[in-house]
Amino acid sequence: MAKDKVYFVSDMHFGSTVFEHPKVTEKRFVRWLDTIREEAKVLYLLGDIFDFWFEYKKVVPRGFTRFLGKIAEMHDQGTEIHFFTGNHDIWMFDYFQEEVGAIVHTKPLTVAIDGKNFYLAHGDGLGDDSHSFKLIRSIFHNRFCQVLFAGIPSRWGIGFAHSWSKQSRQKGLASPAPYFGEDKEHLVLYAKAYIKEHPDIDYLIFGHRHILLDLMLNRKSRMMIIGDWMQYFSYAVFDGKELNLEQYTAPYDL
Ligand SMILES: [Mn+2]
Repeated sequence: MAKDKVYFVSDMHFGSTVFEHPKVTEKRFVRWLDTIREEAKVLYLLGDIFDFWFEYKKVVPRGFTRFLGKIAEMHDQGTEIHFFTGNHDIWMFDYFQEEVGAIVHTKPLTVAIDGKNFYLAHGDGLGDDSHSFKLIRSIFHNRFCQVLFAGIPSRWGIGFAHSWSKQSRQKGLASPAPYFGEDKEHLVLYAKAYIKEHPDIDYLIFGHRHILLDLMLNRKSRMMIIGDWMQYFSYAVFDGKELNLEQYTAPYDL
């Protein structure tokens, strides 16, 4: 089989305490990776892959063994793997580059694929101007704060992180707000403004919102919000001609 498809997926939130059976969630995702592996030229993981991730110099969070093994295998068999940091897994440094051979992005990416121009981003902070959000974001992205955090023993640091993550989720992640509509949804407003400045973009693809959206913005530009792996098990796939938003139905024997 030719490796000629490009996949986009986000918001698995591996390790989240929301999951009753975390290993099943991870196995379902790995099963999906097995179905795309031979055809996947590139895999873009668009953020919130982990519910929480922090790398110490010599230590990374335990767990995620099957997922990490599978993407390392895909990389070794010729699939290009991209990790975007989300708002839950901001703290990726060099582990994924070193161990998986992945390319890590901490900012939105514009990339040409088979003659089409893609704008890819997790989506947090885009079009959302609220001050509290910006403040938290700037603290988490601050290198000095990251160094401070790294100095906290991991049993406290990781514990803090999980309670932060749980608390932020209780504000909406378990049941994300429904689509606000074209005139109110932050990412739609952002995308509309963005294509005014960059009219050559064909596709804008985002995660973050945990909703499914496939929207034509004008005759050329189209945006997608690609759902999640908490309730939709969804992804986008580009075969060089068409971009489609799809959902994976896992076999019953998981
Ligand atoms: Mn998310």
